[in-house]
Parts: sequence; C-alpha cells; structure tokens
Amino acid sequence: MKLILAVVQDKDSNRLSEALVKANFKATKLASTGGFLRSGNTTFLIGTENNRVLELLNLIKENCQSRQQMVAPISPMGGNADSYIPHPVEVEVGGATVFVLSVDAFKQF
Ligand code: 2BA
Repeated sequence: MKLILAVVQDKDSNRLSEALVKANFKATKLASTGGFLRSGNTTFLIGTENNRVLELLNLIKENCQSRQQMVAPISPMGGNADSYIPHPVEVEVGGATVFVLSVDAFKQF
C-alpha cells in the first residue's frame, strides 16, 4: 500500500475531490499553507493499493493546473523601508506537488 501526499492549489481542490470520489479513491483533505508564498493550499492524503498509484497520479495531473502567481516582496529585515523598491516576482505554482510513501501498516478500528 502507498500513501500519496498531494499539495494542490485551493482552486483545484474541489474538482480533485470530486474526481477522487468518482474513481473510488479514499482521501483526507487538509488545509495547508505554502512555506514560500504563505498563502493557503490544500494537502490531500490518499491511501491506495500499489497497483492504483499510476491511475491516481494521472487523475491528480488531469485535475490540477499550473498557474502564474505574483509574489509580494518582503522588505529586508532591519532595512530602510524608504529606500526599498519592491519588485513583485512571478512564480509558477503547481499543478501539484506529490509525494509517494510506502505504508508499513494500515489499520482501521
Ligand atoms: P509555496 O511554498 O508557497 O511555493 C509556491 C511556489 O513558489 C512554488 O510552486 C515555486 O514555484 C515557488 N517557490 C517555492 N519556494 C521557492 C524558493 N525558495 N525560491 C523561489 N521560488 C520558490 P510549487 O513548486 O508548485 O509548490 C507549490 C506548493 O507545494 C508550495 O507552496 C508548498 O506548499 C508545496 N511544496 C513544494 N515543494 C515542496 C517540498 N519539497 N516539500 C513540501 N512541500 C512542498
């Protein structure tokens, strides 16, 4: 068995949830925050059999798109805010960041 951790953009989370239910995958959704942009995203925990991992990865790929996002620059620590000229930077976020972990045991009580 594998545990798939998928960090996706909030905009894609409902579509992905629906696709998971339709394809009979069981999932848990966690509200999460990106360490870099510090904006909300969604982390899915999905436990599945080894032989369905590829199907699941394709489903995540189909339902999560990449988008450009502007990053508000952070003023330098201890710097002079008056002389600081902020230059917003564009970054590409997603489609999805996915980790595939082996599961030692799976139990439900
Ligand atoms: P954030 O950390 O908010 O990152 C959003 C996007 O900002 C990233 O998109 C990437 O394009 C850019 N970025 C992140 N760190 C950067 C840095 N140090 N310098 C320059 N640009 C940077 P994605 O790579 O698609 O990541 C989307 C979200 O997936 C991340 O949101 C984070 O929540 C998660 N993530 C990505 N890689 C991860 C990792 N290795 N471990 C845990 N979570 C990860």
